Amino acid sequence: MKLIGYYSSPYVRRVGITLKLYDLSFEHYPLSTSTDREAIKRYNPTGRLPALVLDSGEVLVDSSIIIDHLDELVGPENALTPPAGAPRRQVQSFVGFALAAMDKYIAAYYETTKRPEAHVFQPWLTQLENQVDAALTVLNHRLDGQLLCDDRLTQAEVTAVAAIEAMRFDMPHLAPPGRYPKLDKLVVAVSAVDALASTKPVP
Ligand SMILES: N[C@@H](CCC(=O)N[C@@H](CS)C(=O)NCC(=O)O)C(=O)O
Repeated sequence: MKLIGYYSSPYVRRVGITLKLYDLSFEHYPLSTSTDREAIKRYNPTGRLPALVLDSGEVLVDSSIIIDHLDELVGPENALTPPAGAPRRQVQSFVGFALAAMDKYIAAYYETTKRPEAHVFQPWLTQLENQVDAALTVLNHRLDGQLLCDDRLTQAEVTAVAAIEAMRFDMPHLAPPGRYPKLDKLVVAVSAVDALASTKPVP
């Protein structure tokens, strides 16, 4: 398989972390939406990341669709999202808020980096930043300083850490240390896991 996209994208990173935690072999093509748009379009005509090229040549896009496929490959016993019931709902609900934080911070990032400064619409930017705060507040509230499922890493932690570390890379004022203390603890708790340490965003 080929994973298209650089790990500065939290969506690419959550797929990269998942591939590594599942011990699935893949080639990584760290293309950037800023500098490699034409090359990305060879895999995904919309120019969006991530894309996963399967050994069959089929291409999957959107991190959640890709992760759903990877979960199927490794089977329900090994998947990072529990197969059913309350544990599945708990993880999916957490992932939903982590993706909301990701989507809103990326929108805020584009508002400030894609527009000329004079055209940034401050009320919209403020709303996006408030939505990031609302999502991170929910995540922080739900964490108890430990992993969600009996100390076993799940897609909840993977997606939350991908979101918060990307934010700290691109827009650090959105998640300063201390504002979401349980998320801080989570980041520290998983920092030595190779799949996370080896996929950290780099300038
Ligand atoms: N819902 C998508 C979001 C993907 C996304 O927004 N990717 C960004 C990179 S962080 C991107 O490709 N942006 C460029 C664009 O949309 O043209 C997913 O989960 O994969």
